[in-house]
Amino acid sequence: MIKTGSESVHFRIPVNDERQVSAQPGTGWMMRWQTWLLVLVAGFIFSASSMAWSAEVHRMELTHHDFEPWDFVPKPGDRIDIHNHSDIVHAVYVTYPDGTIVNLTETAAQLPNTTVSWTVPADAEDGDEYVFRCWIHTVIRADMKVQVPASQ
Ligand SMILES: [Cu+2]
Repeated sequence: MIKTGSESVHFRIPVNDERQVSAQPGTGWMMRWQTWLLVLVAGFIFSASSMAWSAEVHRMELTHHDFEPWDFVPKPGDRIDIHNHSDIVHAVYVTYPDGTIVNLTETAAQLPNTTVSWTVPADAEDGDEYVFRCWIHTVIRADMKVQVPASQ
């Protein structure tokens, strides 16, 4: 009985070892395949996403009849805060390259010393121009060119 038991144990070990040996190349291939898939998917998401770089917050100052010059470079995903520096009401809207108009004030207007925000669309392309204007004061206009960072 003891002999039989040890025999069966002896018999099992080689089978398991054999299985592992024969399964290893397949598993290795699977792991490589999954690794490559992961790399491809991650790479695709990374390169497709405009947010691969960190989004920033910029500030623009709106006076009585103009936007003050800005020195930041707007990138896709960046938020731009527009502060009404004047003592009059404004109603800023942005015209997109495709003609879409987006109002930055959900209610009637932007009161003095208040801030409204606009986020550069994540799918904005390099050189896309967005035009900031005021419904009330048509002289106000700022053309903003988006730059997509070369390196991600
Ligand atoms: Cu205005």
